[in-house]
Amino acid sequence: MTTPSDSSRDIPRPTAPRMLVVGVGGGGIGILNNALADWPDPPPVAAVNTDARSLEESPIPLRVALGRNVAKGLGSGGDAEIGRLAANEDLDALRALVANQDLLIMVAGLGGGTGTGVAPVLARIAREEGLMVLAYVTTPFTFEGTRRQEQAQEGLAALKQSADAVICMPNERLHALLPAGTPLREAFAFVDRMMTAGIRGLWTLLTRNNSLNLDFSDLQSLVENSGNECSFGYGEGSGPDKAEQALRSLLQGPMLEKGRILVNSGAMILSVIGGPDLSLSELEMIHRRFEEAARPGARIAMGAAVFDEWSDRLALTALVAEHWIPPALKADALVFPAEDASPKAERRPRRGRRDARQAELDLVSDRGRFQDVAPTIHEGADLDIPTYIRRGIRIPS
Ligand SMILES: Nc1nc2c(ncn2[C@@H]2O[C@H](COP(=O)(O)OP(=O)(O)OP(=O)(O)O)[C@@H](O)[C@H]2O)c(=O)[nH]1
Ligand SMILES: [Mg+2]
Repeated sequence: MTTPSDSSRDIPRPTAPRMLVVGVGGGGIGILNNALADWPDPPPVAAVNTDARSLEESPIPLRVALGRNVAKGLGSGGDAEIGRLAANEDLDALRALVANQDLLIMVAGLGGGTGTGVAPVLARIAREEGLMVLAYVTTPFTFEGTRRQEQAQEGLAALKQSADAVICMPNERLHALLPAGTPLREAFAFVDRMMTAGIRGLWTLLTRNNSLNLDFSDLQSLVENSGNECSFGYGEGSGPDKAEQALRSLLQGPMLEKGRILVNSGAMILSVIGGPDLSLSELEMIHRRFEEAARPGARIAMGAAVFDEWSDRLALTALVAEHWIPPALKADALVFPAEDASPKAERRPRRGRRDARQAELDLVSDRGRFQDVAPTIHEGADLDIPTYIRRGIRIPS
């Protein structure tokens, strides 16, 4: 996927969240290494590893080497406990890395020792520093063996406890999209492209001054009620029926399990990237098709970015909270303590930013099919109203 870079539109938004993308371990760094080669205008990126050579070889300039005593610069030897100890040896370095940010997007290939052991520790530290933490992770291909699979599942469980949301893409799910006999390197490169597309779709809408932005509060609302777990899907199209193509590959493809993940989902964020020819009717069609595919009344926050060089192309990314719980029900649920009562890292509240975001919101009276229901207000915004209506967005026709 080529990257949009229209300088006239690439003005950072004054209220955009401060965001850092961190690759953790060989898998996470590998995903970002490949992404950066194809991303002329990337967000701030850092690499964290116990393996000194992997850090040296990475084009990512900001690097943190962990566990000089426990790992001696040689990696964890596939042992997540060594990864965890290495992270604990350098907590200050991790804390300094994430300080003064709002959003951490962590990327890791689970199954090895570093990604699996370090990611939950980094997530906890970042939350303590007040960041929202999204962990984009892969789980190993089946051929990588049972031990890696089991270790990855343990890492996934630990991450759900420490991150705000884990967005897991099992490598095996993407395998279905590849022709038989695809070389390993190409299979990883494909996973890399899909992971990056998911991150890029979100990042573009949160940070760039495009036609139809997302509020950080849209993301907060999705994530805070997601049950700590989201899925993502990606589809692309070109030519006159580009929206239909992108929809088809996303709704019928394996990333969202042929739409199964959407059926029960209560909330999602859709990101559309297109060219100057991106039309309101295409956006409406995308919105409607997701409405039809999801649970009745599902919250759909949609954003769109327009880039001049994207004429005749459209890319669609969906971040889906399959186990989304409406905030009202969540409050009731507090009466009955959850079975798993292990404490989650507390996020230190930040001051200042919320007021700035509220000032952006437009008041809208048309609440569509939510007209007769009590509004769900989050940070002053009625989340039952689609973002693009709520914010009075102008869409190129
Ligand atoms: N998409 C993608 N996945 C990768 C890549 N390299 C590794 N992976 C996946 O990520 C998992 C963990 O990566 P590793 O590099 O083995 O592990 P690590 O996190 O560095 O941990 P140790 O090397 O054991 O310390 C692997 O089992 C693969 O499934 C890559 O370049 N791209
Ligand atoms: Mg490694």
